[in-house]
Amino acid sequence: MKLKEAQQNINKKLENYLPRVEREENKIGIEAARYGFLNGGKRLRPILMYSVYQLMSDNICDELIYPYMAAIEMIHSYSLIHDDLPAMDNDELRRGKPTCHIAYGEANGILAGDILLNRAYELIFEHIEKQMESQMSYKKVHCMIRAANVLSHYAGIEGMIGGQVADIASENENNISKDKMLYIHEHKTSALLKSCFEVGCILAGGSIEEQKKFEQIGSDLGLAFQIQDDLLDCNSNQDILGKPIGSDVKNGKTTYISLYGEEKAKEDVEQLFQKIYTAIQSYDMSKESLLFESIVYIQNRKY
Ligand code: GRG
Repeated sequence: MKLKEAQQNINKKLENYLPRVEREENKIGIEAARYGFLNGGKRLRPILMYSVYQLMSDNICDELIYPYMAAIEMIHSYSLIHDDLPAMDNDELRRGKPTCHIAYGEANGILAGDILLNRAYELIFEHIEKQMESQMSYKKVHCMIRAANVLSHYAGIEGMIGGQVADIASENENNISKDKMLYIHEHKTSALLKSCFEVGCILAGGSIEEQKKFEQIGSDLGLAFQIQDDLLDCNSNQDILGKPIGSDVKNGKTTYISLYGEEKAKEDVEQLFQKIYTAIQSYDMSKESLLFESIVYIQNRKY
């Protein structure tokens, strides 16, 4: 219940951070960016970020964290728009609707991703500038800058883009090694999830040790999330998934399942979730937090 409310609330708030059409000249780019962002994502990353912040903070201030939540979702949306492009996965369906480049053309698809990525950082800088003008304490400003730094790091070449580069580079290799596959998952999928946990913790004033603990939770969740994705790609259907199934086999990709088999993949997902629950319980004995509910939701996700 908490999760449904948070999802609805976040959806309404996030829209306000998107650029709006004000002029004819750049209208098509803004429309494409809004389409790519507003076409029905689960909003898991901002929810996770907020739920860690809520769990760790003793003085919750929604206004402090919302721009970061919008930024992470914009970065995630841009990555999906670009991932669907003909030069990458060449997909025509996302979240049950035509992908951004199918709806707006390839050039506008590229630009829509660029718009969202830039807007993400622009709104964080605007936010920090405003907070500094309001005489926020040095310590708080430091946390805000550190959070921005962590976010940009995990989105970049040492994070998600690095994973995508490795994935594209190994596209025509028949059997990639276990280490390479784990590198790709750890960067392409886990990096942004890790950033949600760390940013939530940093903005709440969590210690370095706590940040490290949340980094590990994010990393475990990222791997579990990716293995789930591989399983869904094999066993789900297009109506539920909102995109074609069997794309890993079609693209000749080495996956957790092709390396270890489906049974072990399922067992490993279960073990990773148990590890995550154990780690969260040191903060949330009663299992009543939004974070706990979000993890249960992710564990049971069907798309
Ligand atoms: C183009 C730089 C660049 C990176 C692309 C994220 C990514 C890297 C590729 C997507 C490939 C993929 C399907 C990875 C599996 C994990 C994943 C990110 C799934 C989609 O996330 P959800 O389920 O999506 O949170 P929604 O639609 O709910 O937002």
